[in-house]
Amino acid sequence: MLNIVLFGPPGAGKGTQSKKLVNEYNLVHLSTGDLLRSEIKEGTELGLRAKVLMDEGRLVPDEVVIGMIRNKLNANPNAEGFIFDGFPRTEKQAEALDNLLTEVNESITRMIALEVEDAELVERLLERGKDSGRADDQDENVVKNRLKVYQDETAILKNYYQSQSKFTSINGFGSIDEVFERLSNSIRAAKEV
Ligand code: B4P
Repeated sequence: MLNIVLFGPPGAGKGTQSKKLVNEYNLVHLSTGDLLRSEIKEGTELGLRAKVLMDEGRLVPDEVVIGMIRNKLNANPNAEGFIFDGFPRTEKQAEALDNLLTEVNESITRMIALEVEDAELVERLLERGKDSGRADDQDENVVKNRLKVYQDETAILKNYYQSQSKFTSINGFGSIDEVFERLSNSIRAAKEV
């Protein structure tokens, strides 16, 4: 199986590139952001609780997102692989993901990080906020808080995957196709290891 963690700060292009990778490699796309937004849309209790945190740019509790990923892994027993987009975001989530995959004799193939400067990230997210309807993309203070949360709580995961020799970082600046080409090269290399 090919199990890729697509990593990077908010707005780095994870969701955008995941959609392209899914087509190319026949993977199941698991985005915790998308799963949470669909809970919000359906007005579930989980969604209502998550919305308050997401609108402020804060992380949703680990147990909630781990539970969602567990359900999706169980629902796709015949998948050729997964692309994890926006998950894990904390060390606890990374450990839980390793445990869930170990239970089915699987593991993460590679974490690939998209590197983009903060000024470009803020610009991209505010641009998307003009028509995405996402409250967390519309307020510059919330966008900046999301970048801070990433630095404070998520960026450290590089070390987690580096210590397993599974970390690669690529330049996420450039056209969507240029970034995709870089990503595809990294995945090709990861498959050959
Ligand atoms: P996410 O949905 O994961 O959103 P995101 O980090 O903003 O990235 P996204 O994937 O959507 O954007 P992309 O970079 O593709 O998280 C939202 C919230 O959910 C979090 O703040 C948190 O509250 C909660 N949450 C989610 N997962 C969680 C977890 N595991 N634990 C706890 N809480 C969790 O694209 C951004 C924009 O850039 C797009 O408009 C795109 O068109 C544009 N773009 C992409 N590539 C570009 C390029 N190369 N050039 C120019 N523009 C580009």
